[in-house]
Amino acid sequence: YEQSYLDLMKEIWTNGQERIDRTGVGTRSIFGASLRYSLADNAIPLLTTKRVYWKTAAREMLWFLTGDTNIRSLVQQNVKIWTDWPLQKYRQQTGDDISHEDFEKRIIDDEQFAQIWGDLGPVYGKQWVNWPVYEAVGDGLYKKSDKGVNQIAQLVDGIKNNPGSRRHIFEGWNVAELDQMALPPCHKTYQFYVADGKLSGLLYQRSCDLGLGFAFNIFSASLLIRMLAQQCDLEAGELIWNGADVHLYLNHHELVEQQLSRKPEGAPKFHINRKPESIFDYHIDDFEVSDYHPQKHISAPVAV
Ligand code: THF
Repeated sequence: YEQSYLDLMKEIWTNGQERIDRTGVGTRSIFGASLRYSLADNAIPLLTTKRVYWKTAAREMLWFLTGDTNIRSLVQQNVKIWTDWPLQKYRQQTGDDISHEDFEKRIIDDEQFAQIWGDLGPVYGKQWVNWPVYEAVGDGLYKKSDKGVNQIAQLVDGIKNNPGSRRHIFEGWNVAELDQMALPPCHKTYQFYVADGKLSGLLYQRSCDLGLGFAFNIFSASLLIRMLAQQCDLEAGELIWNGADVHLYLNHHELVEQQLSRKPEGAPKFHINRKPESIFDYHIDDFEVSDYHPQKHISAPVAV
C-alpha cells in the first residue's frame, strides 16, 4: 500500500507545478489525488520508509477530541508539532526573538502566558465538538449559545442508530470563523460509511504537505475510524484519502530523495486494548502498534 504513496511523491517531485506558496518556501504540487488503505485485520497505514512518531499523532487526535485549541496540553506531553504557529505570532507581535525551547518552557511554566499566547483560535477541536450555534432572542437578535454542536457525539449516535445514512459527516471548515484560526483546517471534512458490518471513512484534505503532514494525517484518520468502529461495534473497513492541493515543499528535497530510494517493508498492526465508555474517553495507553520496523526517521523543516 505504501508504494502508491511513493509513486505519488515521485510524480509530484518530477511533474508537479512549481509555485510560490503562502509560506514563501515554494512547492511542487498537483491538484487532486486519491489513495485507499484497508484497515482489515488490524492493518494501519504507518509508513515504513521512515519512522513515523505515531504517538505524537495519536496525542494530537485525542487533543482534538477534547475540544482544546491551546497548545499547552500538547507541549506538556512533549508534542511540539503545533508550536511554530503561536511562536511566530508571539515573535511578530512582541518583537521578542525567543527560542523555540524557551517559548515552550514558558507555555508550560506560565499558565497565564499560555492562555494569551498558546491558543490557536477556533481550530479543529472547537469545531468538532463545540461548533457555535446562535439562538434567536427576539427582535431579530441572536446570541451565541453556551453550548455548541458536538459533531462527534452526533456522528457516533448517527452511525449507531442509522448506519445506512449518507450524512455521517463532520466538518472543520466553519466559514464564519476562518479568520480567527491560526490556520484553516487542512483535513477539513470527514465522511463515514457503514456496510457489511464495516465502517469506512473518507477524508477530504484541501491541502497536503506530502513529505511531512501526510504520514500523520493518514494515521490519525485511521485511528479515528478504529475508535469509532469500536464504539459502534463495527469492524474497521477502509480509509479513502482525497487530497486537493497535494504538494512537496522545495526544501524537502533530501527527504524526498532519501525516501524514494527506500523500499517499503512489513505490515504494521494496530490494537486498542480496552473499550472505553465513549469516543471521548480514550487514552494514549489504550493504543498499541506491533510489527512496526520502520527505516530511519528523516527530519525535514515544517513550513509555517
Ligand atoms: N503545515 C505544514 N507546512 N505541514 C504540515 O504537515 C502541517 N500540518 C499541521 C498544520 N500545518 C501544517 C501540523 N502538523 C509535523 C507533523 C505534523 C504537523 C506539523 C509538523 C512534524 O514536524 N513532524 C516531524 C517530527 C514529529 C515530532 O516532532 O514528533 C516528522 O518527521 O514527522 C499537518 O496536518
